[in-house]
Amino acid sequence: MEKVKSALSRLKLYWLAVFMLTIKSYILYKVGFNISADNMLQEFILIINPLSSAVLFFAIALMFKHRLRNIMIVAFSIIATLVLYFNLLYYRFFTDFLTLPVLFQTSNLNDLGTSIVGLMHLGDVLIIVDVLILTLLIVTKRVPAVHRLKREPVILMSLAVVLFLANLSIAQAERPQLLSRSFDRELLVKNIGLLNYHVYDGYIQSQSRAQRVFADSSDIVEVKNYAQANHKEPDPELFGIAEGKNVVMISLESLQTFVINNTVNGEEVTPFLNDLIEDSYYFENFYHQTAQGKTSDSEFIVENSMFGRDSGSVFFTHGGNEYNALPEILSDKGMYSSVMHANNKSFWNRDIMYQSLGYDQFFDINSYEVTEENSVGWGLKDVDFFEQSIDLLQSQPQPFYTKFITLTNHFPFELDEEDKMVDEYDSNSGTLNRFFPTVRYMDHAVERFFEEMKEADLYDDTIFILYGDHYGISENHNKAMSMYLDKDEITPFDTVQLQRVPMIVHIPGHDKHKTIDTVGGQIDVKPTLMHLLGHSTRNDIQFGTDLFSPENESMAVLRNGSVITDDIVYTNNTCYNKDGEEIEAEACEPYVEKGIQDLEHSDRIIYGDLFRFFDSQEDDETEPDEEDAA
Ligand code: GP9
Ligand code: MN
Repeated sequence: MEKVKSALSRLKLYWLAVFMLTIKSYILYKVGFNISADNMLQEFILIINPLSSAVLFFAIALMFKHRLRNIMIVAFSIIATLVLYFNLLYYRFFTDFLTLPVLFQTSNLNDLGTSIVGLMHLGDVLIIVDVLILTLLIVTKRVPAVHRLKREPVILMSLAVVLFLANLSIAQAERPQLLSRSFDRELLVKNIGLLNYHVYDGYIQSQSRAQRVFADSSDIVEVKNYAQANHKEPDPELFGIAEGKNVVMISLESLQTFVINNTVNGEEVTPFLNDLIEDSYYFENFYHQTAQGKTSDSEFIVENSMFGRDSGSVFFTHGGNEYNALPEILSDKGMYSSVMHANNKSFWNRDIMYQSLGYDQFFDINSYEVTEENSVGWGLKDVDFFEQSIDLLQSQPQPFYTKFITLTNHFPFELDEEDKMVDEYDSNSGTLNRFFPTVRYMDHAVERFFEEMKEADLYDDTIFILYGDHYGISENHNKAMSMYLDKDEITPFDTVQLQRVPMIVHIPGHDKHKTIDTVGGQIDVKPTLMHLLGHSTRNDIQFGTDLFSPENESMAVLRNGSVITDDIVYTNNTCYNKDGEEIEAEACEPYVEKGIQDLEHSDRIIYGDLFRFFDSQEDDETEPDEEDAA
C-alpha cells in the first residue's frame, strides 16, 4: 500500500497530466465536436476513451532521463493539445476529423490561410490551460523532478493496453464491427477516442499501401465482373445525341440543391439556373458523394465513375495510379481535353493527378491575369474567370472536353460590396448568411459565360453539364439552416436530403428537356455523358449508371455508407421512408449491402492500383459492340 502511495505521489505530475488531458478531451468532445451520447453507456465510453491513450502517451515521457521527464510531460501535453486543436479547426469547417493523408496535404494548408484564421475563436485559448498549469508547477518547483523510476513506465504502458482493451470491448458491444466496417470517423472517435483514432488511421493508411504490393491481375477480373454485371443499357433515343459536339463541364463550387428555385429576402437566389433548368434536363435528386477530398473528390468521382476515398483525398494518396478516366478516353477518341481553374496547379495535387486522368492541358492560375481588383476570397472572381477563359477555349482544337472549376462561392463566402446582388440572410450563422450573395454571384457569372459562349459562336456546338461539387453549408449550421428551411430541426434524414446538389444537362437545340426525379449521384456522370456522346460503356469498369437509362435503378450511395433510393433513406444506422419516418431495418438492408459492395469494389481498384492490369482498348477489340463500330 505504502509503495502504491509513494508511486502515486512521485508520479504526481504524470497523473495530473493524464487527468487533465482526459477531462479536456471530454469537454472538447462535448463543446467543440458536438458529440452526443444516446445513453449512459455511450456517455461513459466518451469519458473514459481518452484515458488509455493519455496513460500510454505520458508513460513514454517517463522513459526519458530523469532531468528531462517533467519537461517531456509538458512537451507531450503540448503535442496532444495541438492534435486536439487542429482537429477542432478542421471539424469546424468539415464536420469531420483529420486523417493522415489530409495532414500531408500541406500545400493545401498554405492556401487555406485566411480560412483557417476565420475558424479560430477567442475562447480557444482555454485549450492550453492544462499546459500552463503543468508548466507553472514545474517552474515554481511545486513538483520535484522524478528520480529512480524502474518498472513504472512499463507497468503504466501495460495498464494503458488493459484500459484500451476494456474500452474497446465496451465499445464493440455498443457498436459491433466498429473497426472492421466503419465508414464513419465520428463513430470511431466517439468509441475509441481521438488519439487512439489517429493510431488506427495510421494503421489503415499503411495497410492501404501494402494492398498495392499484393494486388495482381486476377483482382481486376473480379472487380470487372462485379461492375459489368451492374451495367445498364442507354436510352436509344439519347444515345449519341451529342456526338461530335464540344463538352463543357462546370463544377459549381459549394452549390446545393436547396437554393434552386428558392428565395432569400424575397429574391431569387439562382435566377439564371432556374431559367436554364426549364430548358435543360435537370436531376433534382442528384447527390454529391464526396468526403474529405471535397472538390477533388467530386472531380475524381465524376471522371472515373468510382468513389473517392473515405479519408484524405485520392488525388493526393493515389495521384500516381493508372486510371481509365473521361479525359483520357475522350482524348483517345479525338477530343481535346482540358481543365480551366484559376488556382495553383499543385492544389489538391492536380498537376500530378490530371496527368494520370489523361488531360491534354491544364490552364491553371498562370494562364490567367489575376490582380487585387479582380480577386476575392480564394482568388480570381468567377465572372473574370469565365471571361478570360473564353480566349483559352477558342485557342483549343474542336471538339473539346473542357472542365471549368468555379471558386467564388467558397467558404468563407467573401464578396465585394459591388458584387452583392442580394442581401445576406439574417440568422445566427454568418456562414449561411454570406452564402446567398456568393451563390447569387456565381449564378450571374454562369449567365455571363453562356452569353459569351454565344458571342464566341461556340454555344450551338457544345453541350453543357453543370453540377454542384459538394455541400457548402455543413451540419454546424443546422440551427440557421432549419430557420431558413422553416423546419423545427434538421434531422439526420434532412441532412441526407441536404447532400443533394444540382445536376443540369443542357443540350442547345434539343426540345425534349425536362426535370427528372431519378435518384443518382456524381458517380453517374461518366456513363451518362459517354452515352450522350455515342460511346458504349459496356466494357468499362464503373460504379455509376447512365441517368437516362430506362433500366436505371434510381439509387445513390454516399461515401459514408448512407443510401438513398426512390423509397428509402438509410443513414446513421437508421432506415427511413421518404417521409422521414423511421421504418424497420429490413426495408433498407438490400440497398445498404449493395452500397457496401460498391464502395468496397471501388476501393479495391484504388488501393490495388488495379487499372494497371486493365486494358479497355483490348477489351473493345475482343468484344466490339455495334455502337463503337458504327
Ligand atoms: C481549390 C478549389 C476549392 O482549387 O477547388 O477546393 P475545395 O476546398 O472546395 O475542395
Ligand atoms: Mn469545392
